[in-house]
Amino acid sequence: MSALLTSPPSTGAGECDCASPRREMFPPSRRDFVSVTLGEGGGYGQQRRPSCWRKWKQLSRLQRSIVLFLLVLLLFGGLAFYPGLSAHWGEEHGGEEKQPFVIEVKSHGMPVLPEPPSEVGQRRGSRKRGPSVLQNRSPPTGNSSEARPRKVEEGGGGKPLVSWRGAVIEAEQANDPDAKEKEKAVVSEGPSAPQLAETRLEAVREAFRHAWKGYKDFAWGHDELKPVSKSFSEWFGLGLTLIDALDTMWILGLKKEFEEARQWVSKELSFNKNVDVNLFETTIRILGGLLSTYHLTGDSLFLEKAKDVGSRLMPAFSTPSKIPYSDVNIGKGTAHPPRWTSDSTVAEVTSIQLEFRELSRLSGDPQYQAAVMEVMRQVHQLEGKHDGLVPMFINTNSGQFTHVGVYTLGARADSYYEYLLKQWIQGGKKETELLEDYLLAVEGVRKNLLKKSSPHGLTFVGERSHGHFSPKMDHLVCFLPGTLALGAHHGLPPDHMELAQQLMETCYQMYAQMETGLSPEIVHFSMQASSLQDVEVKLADRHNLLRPETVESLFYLYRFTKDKKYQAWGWEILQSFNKYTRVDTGGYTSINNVRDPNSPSPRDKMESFFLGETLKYFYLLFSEDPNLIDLDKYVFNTEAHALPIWPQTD
Ligand code: DMJ
Repeated sequence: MSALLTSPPSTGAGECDCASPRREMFPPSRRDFVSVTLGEGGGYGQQRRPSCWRKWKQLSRLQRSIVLFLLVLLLFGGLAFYPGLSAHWGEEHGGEEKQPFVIEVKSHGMPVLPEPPSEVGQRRGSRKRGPSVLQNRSPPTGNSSEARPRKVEEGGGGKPLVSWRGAVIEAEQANDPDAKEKEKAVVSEGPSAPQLAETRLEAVREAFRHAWKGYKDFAWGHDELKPVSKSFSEWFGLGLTLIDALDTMWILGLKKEFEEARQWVSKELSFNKNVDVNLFETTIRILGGLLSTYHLTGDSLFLEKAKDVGSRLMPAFSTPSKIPYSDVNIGKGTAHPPRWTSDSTVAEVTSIQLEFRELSRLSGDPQYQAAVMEVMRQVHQLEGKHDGLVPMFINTNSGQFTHVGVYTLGARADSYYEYLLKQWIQGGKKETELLEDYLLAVEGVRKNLLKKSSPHGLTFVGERSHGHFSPKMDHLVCFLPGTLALGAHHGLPPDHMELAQQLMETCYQMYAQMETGLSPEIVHFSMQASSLQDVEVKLADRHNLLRPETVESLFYLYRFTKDKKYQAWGWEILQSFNKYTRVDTGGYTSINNVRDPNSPSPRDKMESFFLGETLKYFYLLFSEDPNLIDLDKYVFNTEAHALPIWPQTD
């Protein structure tokens, strides 16, 4: 047997192979390759080759050109219509360059592939997870400029778009009307929807266990964990984190952890203590947490504890105006305002109603409901509101608003608006004054506080002080998209949902535009046509306290729209928390600087609402089960504790 193997030269186009087992590209005189003859068959080939060549030679110039043209056409047609080949080409020659597009897909709302918790933070630039001060390891090696926001350029004209996080996409991709479908197709090639959901749910459980480990090891039975110094801080001395986290553990299915905590509540928790507590904080975190856990578990231990603490808070309402004081001594039964003023905060006195109303319903004692509804009755008829917007302070002697003329949806006013809607829902949508005040306030927000930023037209809620508008927005305001969506779900105008979606995008951008992917406490939006960035952050506002509001709103928006981008945004945020706030030895810490990924500067405090709210809303956001806290049966208090919507008797 002999064979002729050719090692073809770089040219040879137009040579006819004519199915010959022998491949010769050139006439013998030009051969410069090794040949091996393949047995007898070689003779056959030798006979065919000259005949082919002769035929080709006999063709006219025009005929040859036509044949060549057709061959070239066939070759390119074949390449274009053979998807496997195109894909292979893309992988081999464009794989690296495609990466920025993938990043941009994430920041524009398409789901990202899940990372198991242990891998979180390892993917981007192979950096270690989070800054060294949280890790007790070698300092991060990543280049900080990597995450620095860059100038945003408008698409069109074939120019690349540069996203706020610095990712680059081609203009034609941004303008492609089918881009969404294509992205969905890419995503659908990833893990199945149930796998994706389970990966994310497990990541939240893992985050909770990690936070709980820190609390258990260094702060058990105390109010808050200080994860970096491995110690604790006391606020009221009532095991605040443990109580705030009870129903989260139940919802996440963490039975062992829940049982440990229940034992502590049963054996150690006592409200018979000579301590001053804040009425609002104790109501939303402790009373709310105990009532919610009672409803979820049916365990009467929690109801008895709720009754105990509720009754001990009642002295706060013994004021000349019946507008409650901010502080109560739950051991002595005395109450007082802060030392420097006789004012209370409007949000505080109007965001304790869900809990006290429920306590009356469960205990059969009307005094709780009567006390908090008296506050609502007075606030409803007070002068000093502006298009339904309330000032931030109310006097406990006169019962009048003070500091009239300053209006915000942020600190000191926020949950007034939230509780108008939620009380109306809790009571079966009958208390029309609550609804009227809520609807009026939403229109007041639109008229007085709603603006668009420059250059990208993000819708935001600013503040007004004596007629002057300030483009300042607290992260706290990010409860509003969720509340608006909840109202729309319960039959309020559909344009509330449209506004919710616009504000949701803004709240997400408050995270996405920061170098750590975490929102600061306060942002200022730019309104100058010439500005290059929509969001500015002042030095004093760069901290992140692990707050829940954006994740809370993402949960509502996902529950009602089923738009996966909300889950994807939440997933990004969870990864950023894991990267920059997780402390190796257990727990998560608030940080001082969301703009410095190399030195976010831990504050050494894990707020109880991180377990009570933030992680709970993450879990509910990633869950596909609408019955896991059915929003037609439950309403969340402002600390994410689920209270039942009252059954209707008529
Ligand atoms: C929580 O205690 C509650 O959500 C409250 O309504 C606002 N502040 C914190 C979370 O940010």
